[in-house]
Amino acid sequence: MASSSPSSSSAVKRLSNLSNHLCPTNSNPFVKVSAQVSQALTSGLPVVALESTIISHGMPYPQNLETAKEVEAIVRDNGAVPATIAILDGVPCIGLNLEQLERLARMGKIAQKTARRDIAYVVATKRNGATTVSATMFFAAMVGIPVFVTGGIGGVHRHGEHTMDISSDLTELGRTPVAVVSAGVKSILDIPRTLEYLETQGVCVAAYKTNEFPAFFTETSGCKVLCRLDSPEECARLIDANRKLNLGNGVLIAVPIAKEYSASGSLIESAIQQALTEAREKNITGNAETPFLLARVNEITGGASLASTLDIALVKNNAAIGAKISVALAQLLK
Ligand code: PSU
Ligand code: MN
Repeated sequence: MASSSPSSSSAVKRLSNLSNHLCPTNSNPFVKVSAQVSQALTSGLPVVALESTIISHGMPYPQNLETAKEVEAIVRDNGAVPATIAILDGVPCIGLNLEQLERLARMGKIAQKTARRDIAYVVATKRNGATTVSATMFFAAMVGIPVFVTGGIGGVHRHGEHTMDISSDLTELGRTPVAVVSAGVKSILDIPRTLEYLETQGVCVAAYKTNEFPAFFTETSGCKVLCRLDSPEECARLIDANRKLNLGNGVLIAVPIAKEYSASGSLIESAIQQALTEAREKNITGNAETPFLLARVNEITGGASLASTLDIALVKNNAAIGAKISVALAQLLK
């Protein structure tokens, strides 16, 4: 017999169905969450988001595919589920399978570099988009992934005070509650102004086991960081506090280059200076500037490309730490 006042147990059941329905992974029919990622999220298991511009624009095939697979493996080895994010045929995909990863890696720069501003266009025109930090954060937050690992993030460009070329990665950090683990910001950018801008955006910038903000290839940038975190658990507590307070902004966790690499990292500075001069001479601007500078630094540092070797070493190191943070956070939220 139908009852107008359901028993409390069926109400609880309805409530749990409802909360299932509201589960962030199901909340947007326009995105496709892989079965593995979706299961992990609904069971409260640690998940780590990964960007895809680093695959399409960061290095050539097949090195990009190898690196992407290795980074995913490192995340798994450290106890979390990787979710590489990209837009394929206009569908935002959260968690790529091997076939999709290979497709994107082969596409390379044919895939559109997709920041937040580009998402609607790439989706509407059913294009393939490789997501930058800003777009990856947007999708990670949409499905409820709290931790995201990358190599370096975008920032305020040199002369940004005149050109207003400021990466949307920074404004995304100001508006989206995802923790981004990176090796800091490359000195192709204006690091002090990048940190000023992050402060304006209300972003908590933390340095991992150091008091200095790292400059990707080098441990130091000359800029001090007020927030120092010394373990994955400390990082997790900070992320948890940021979430519980509903601050709404992201957190940047900057992990310095390992000592064994940092001497070679210093050698890259002159290549950066040369790349910057060339970009100015060739009048390279807009969203082409970052890929141009990164590619030139790789070329100038030689056949074996010191810069690209370090790029890969750093993203792998970040992946291990990011996965540990994600595991510690899942533990806290249990
Ligand atoms: N910096 C790096 N490696 C990268 C990028 C930046 O050291 O791969 C990529 C990231 O995808 C980042 C994007 O989100 O470039 C920023 O581009 P722009 O400066 O156009 O916002
Ligand atoms: Mn820009």
